[in-house]
Amino acid sequence: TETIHLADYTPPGWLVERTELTFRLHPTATRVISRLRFRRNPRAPEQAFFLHGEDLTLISARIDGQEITPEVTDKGLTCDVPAGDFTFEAEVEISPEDNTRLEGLYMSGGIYCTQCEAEGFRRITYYPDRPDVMAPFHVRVESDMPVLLSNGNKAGEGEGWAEWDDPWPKPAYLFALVAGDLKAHPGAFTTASGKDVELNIWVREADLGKCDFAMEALIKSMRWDEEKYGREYDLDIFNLVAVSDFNMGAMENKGLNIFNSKLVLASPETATDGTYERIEAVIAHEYFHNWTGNRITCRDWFQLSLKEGLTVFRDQQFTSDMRSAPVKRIEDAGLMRSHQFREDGGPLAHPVRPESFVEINNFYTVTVYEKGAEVIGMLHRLVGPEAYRKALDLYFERHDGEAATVEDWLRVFEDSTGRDLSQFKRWYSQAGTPRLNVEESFKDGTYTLTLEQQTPPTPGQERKLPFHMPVAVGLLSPNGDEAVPTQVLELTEPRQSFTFEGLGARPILSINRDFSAPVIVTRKTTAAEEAFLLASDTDPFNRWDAGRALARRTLQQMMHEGSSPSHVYLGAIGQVLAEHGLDPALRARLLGLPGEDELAADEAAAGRAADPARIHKARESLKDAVARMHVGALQRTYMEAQTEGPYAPDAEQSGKRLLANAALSLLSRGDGGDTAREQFARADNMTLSLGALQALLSIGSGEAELAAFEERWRGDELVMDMWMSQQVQLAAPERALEVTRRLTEHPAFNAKNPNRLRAVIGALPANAAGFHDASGEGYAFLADWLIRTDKVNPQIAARLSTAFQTWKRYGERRQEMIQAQLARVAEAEGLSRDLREMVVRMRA
Ligand code: BAL
Ligand code: ZN
Repeated sequence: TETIHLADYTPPGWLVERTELTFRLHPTATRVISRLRFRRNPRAPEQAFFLHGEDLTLISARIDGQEITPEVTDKGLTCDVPAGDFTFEAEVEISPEDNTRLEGLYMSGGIYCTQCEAEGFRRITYYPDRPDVMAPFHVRVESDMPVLLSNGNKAGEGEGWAEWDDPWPKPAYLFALVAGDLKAHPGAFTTASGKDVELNIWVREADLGKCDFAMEALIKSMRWDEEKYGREYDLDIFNLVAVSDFNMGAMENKGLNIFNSKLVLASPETATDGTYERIEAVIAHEYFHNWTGNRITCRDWFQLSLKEGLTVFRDQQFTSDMRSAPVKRIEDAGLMRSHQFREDGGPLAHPVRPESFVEINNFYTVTVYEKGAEVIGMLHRLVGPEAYRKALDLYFERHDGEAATVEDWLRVFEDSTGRDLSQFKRWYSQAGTPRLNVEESFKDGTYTLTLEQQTPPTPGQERKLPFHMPVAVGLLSPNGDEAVPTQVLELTEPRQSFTFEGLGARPILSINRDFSAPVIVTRKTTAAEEAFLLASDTDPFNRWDAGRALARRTLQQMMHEGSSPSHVYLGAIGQVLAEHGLDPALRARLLGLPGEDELAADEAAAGRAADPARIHKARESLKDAVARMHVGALQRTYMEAQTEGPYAPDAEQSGKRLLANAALSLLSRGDGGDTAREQFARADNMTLSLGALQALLSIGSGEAELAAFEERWRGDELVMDMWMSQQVQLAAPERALEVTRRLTEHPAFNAKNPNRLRAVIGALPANAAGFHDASGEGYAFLADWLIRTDKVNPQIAARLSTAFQTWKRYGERRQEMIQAQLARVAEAEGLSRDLREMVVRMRA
């Protein structure tokens, strides 16, 4: 297998001036006829003419009308070409029905659809399938399917055909085609400059009632991008299609977004509040790509974060504006800590801009997406919102229609602000989570804060240089007043001191407010100080963070010193429960405990082998203790959090339901599940049904409810995914594997559907104590499924394999067992490039 390096980038030898495609659709024998107008790239070095193409049957090819016989390999095609401009034509045959990888053109429940990012277009026809080759596309689709869609504006249609014209030059990865028996949920939008845009969400007829929310989200996104970024939509029509089989969440194809149905379809009875929020965010994300991704794309796949980090940052801003900014920040920082820090601290660590890859699909990661967004958030914080907006205006002005790089992006900020960002750029090239060590001193009214940054080695990067980071700090007086309001300190040195004068008393530090930098803060502190911050910090993120720290502290003492749950923690939780004025969503978050996987990371960081069973037990006993101590307050909180009036998935109501479910889950530990059963019976929405079911499953109950749930929702694949994944995740550790195995034998299990695989196989590692069972059977089970899934869908297999990335956290015995399973996978016959690369990296 071949490793591709950023340093080897060479501009394409030929550019495409116009792409014309005709599709004669057939489930097993689709013909794709291409007509490509090529022009030599004056800025490229001399090179051989090459078109990517994989798993294609070449029927014929011509250059300027003359039949040719190209040389074809399993990677593509070469042939002699004229010195000047020329037209290349080809006819190929492909079989959508046999395409279980779901890359290129495939079928999902009788619907033809495509997924071309990153390198799927080469499975459709021969083409320079690289993002720096951008062309206008004209597409003709011939099929007896009632609805025929492609990118751009409609150019004509008749019985059995439709033509689409996309005037905006785009790389092949943004190509899309859909054909099927679909129905439209229509909508309309008028842009700020008065252009009318037709909107459609295309779904199966039975799902037409579940599109209102997605349509509202789309319209809000279109308006928001105009108001916040001055970006208008640029075609006459915007189509969005929901399909059941999809490797990713959704795809931003120009004018024709294709979505995993779970991120479009919603009704109060079938979708949880969390799903509604996700739908709103992902609809926005894909729409925002129209400017950050499509109009300005990436020069090569190493620059993936240029569009993904930026677009995630934009969708985060959107959600903050639509809902609660502090709650959104806690969610995003929580994801960074639980998932990105895990990746950054293990064998799969890579920079936001990787420097090499074997299979680009393996780099659609939390690092490229979420850390990439954090990097932009830091830039935003360093330059301020106004300078940020000015820089973005310049970015759109300067690079519209181009395939850009991270250098282009940073230069825009340098040129518009006059700042030197050369040190800041290290965030793109150095992997690993920086540790920020804190020292404090106080004398004669002067408080000195000394920060020391240090980043541990990551694969291929032994030594790290210091980062340029914004650290937002505030100082609190012992009475809870803010002695020094939030200030952004710019840390650039390995060690740097900051002083604050004129203070009456030794202040309490609130550091890295709002998670201003994606770092791990290490400092000597006390339970009393953490309890103070949890109760009094004016920064909501740091209140949450202090609660987390306090919970960790007591969990560690419970695990290693046999202590009973700390009264400081229990008392602090009592205060949170009594804080009736606080946003219910925030209160719910403050009640949550760090996950078992995060606690395992803490153990490893402290130099101990993580013991998943012990972690699970400690976490369960702490929940029991909270439930016992605060039964009255929890009952009051539960009552207080009941919503009135018809269901709405807005921030206010969903915050209350989140709190109600959090209280319910604790109450169930004391009442044998009576309140949960009662909630399940009366619930008229999925958030409350599922919350009740989860509460019951976590206390080892809920058999009757599971059966009733299945009976009711058998016909709804998205609800059945939740039904399956909850059973696995919440099973008692000793039952987790058996439950998972049984579900793979359930009649509704479908090993070709990514959502179902993620809901069942992907849910097992989320049951940490079950997956890491001392027998090692969980590891063998996953390895079996990796080998099996790889033959069907390598991308999903590679993704599921990441469950093994944390192997170094565990004791010798578990490490050996995981390594043995990775070795077994590595030896499997016909392993894909996707899975092989992951296994190689994890074994290193
Ligand atoms: N570009 C792949 C899906 C997404 O990030 O929007
Ligand atoms: Zn994206």
